[in-house]
Amino acid sequence: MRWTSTIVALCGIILFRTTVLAEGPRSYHITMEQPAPYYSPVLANVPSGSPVQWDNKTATVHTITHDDCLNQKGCMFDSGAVAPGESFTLSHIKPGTYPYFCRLHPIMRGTIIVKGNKSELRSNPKGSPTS
Ligand SMILES: [Cu+2]
Repeated sequence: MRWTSTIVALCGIILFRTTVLAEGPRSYHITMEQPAPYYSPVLANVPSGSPVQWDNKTATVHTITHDDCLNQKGCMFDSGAVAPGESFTLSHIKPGTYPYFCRLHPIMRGTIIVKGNKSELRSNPKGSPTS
């Protein structure tokens, strides 16, 4: 009886550790899906250091284009055409607020907010004071 519960507990720990460690910095996923507003979530709070991945689950081509690409003031990202079933990943984004849209369907709009605090990335229960 004891052995069974020990083995179950060990398997749980191993599964948890491999899942966490294998992923590296976790990607933050945003999906493009019908119906509007197309980008889901529309407002995404991304932890610093996390890559952001947009998954196109619609039947049409879309882009993920930073607003500032229009005024040539500092275009931070422009995916180009992202075909149905494909993804676009953005890594190493500086902390800040980035509104974006789809060049093909300007009604599609979204915003990512990248937090500046790196410690938010780690789930570290040891860090909380206990004494
Ligand atoms: Cu579009």
